[in-house]
Amino acid sequence: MILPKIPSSEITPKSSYLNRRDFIKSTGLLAGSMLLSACGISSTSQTNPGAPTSNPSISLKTDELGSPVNKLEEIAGYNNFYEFSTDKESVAKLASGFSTNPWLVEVFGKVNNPGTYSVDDLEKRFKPEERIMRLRCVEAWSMVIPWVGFSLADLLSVVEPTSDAAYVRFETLYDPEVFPGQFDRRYPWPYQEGLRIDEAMHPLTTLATGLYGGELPAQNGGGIRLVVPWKYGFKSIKSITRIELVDYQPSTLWSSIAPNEYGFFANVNPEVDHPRWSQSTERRIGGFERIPTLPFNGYADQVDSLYQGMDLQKNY
Ligand SMILES: Nc1nc2c(c(=O)[nH]1)N[C@H]1C(S)=C(S)[C@@H](COP(=O)(O)O)O[C@H]1N2
Ligand SMILES: [Mo]
Repeated sequence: MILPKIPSSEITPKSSYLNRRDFIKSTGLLAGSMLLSACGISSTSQTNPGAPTSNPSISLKTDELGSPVNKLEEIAGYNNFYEFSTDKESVAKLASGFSTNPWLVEVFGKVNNPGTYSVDDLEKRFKPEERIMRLRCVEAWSMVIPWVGFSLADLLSVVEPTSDAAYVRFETLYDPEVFPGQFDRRYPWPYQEGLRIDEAMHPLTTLATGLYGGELPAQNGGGIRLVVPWKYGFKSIKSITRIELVDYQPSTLWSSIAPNEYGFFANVNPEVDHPRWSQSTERRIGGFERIPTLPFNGYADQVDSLYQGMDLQKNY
């Protein structure tokens, strides 16, 4: 398995305290739980940012609810990436020859300034920061991941969606030579996902270019992937090459295969079970006991206003 290099220069200035607080400040998201965390009440990772001895390795950090981040080996060793394999523990090995640098993303459609960007260019413009967020798979397991990324909204504001851009459509690279899974005709490749424009503009909606202070491993969706932490993991599409602003609700891979199991919105919701299993609890990778699943994966304070007036039992 290829693990990202973690230069100490990356770790030292990126104490979780400062970055989390910057993230909260920059997004204006001072929800109760985040406030607690920013005040240093809830977790082991809240070290004194000024003290030279307080540079804990990233593995000692926690999310704003106090849950420790998963180990790098877990995050980069247990992956859903069907383009490589449906066996989570084989993905890393199969992805080890997949070259993700340089990586280009085309942004087009209903925008004033379409363009093609390299990930290097995006990193220079948008200054990715550490964002520790939970990832909750629809299969009822979860992890806490220290992503490195920036808000999709930053990129969208540069390309300027036009007034008829109602949704954003994302597409993964299509190349069966590098993605052997794309020879499997049971799936409508390339993997596609979509967000409503207001979801896409939400500051928590992240384009990740790294994790654990290093590059984004191929198996986690390098060169660049989406992270929408309040939705089931399948919305967080990997290895994106095309972002299109459209005026219709785009088709998505999982909802086109099994619309009764996977909806377009796919907000984490402990009250709406998957037809084949309960969604009320989850297993945190690395642990054994089941923990309760939180509405919107614990981000309700930040995002539930996006869904006011919507029946979330029907719009699953
Ligand atoms: N292109 C692509 N993106 C994808 C997937 C995939 O198979 N192909 N799997 C999704 C699912 S089901 C999950 S849970 C997350 C897993 O991300 P991780 O391996 O980085 O934890 O990626 C999502 N993005
Ligand atoms: Mo998933």
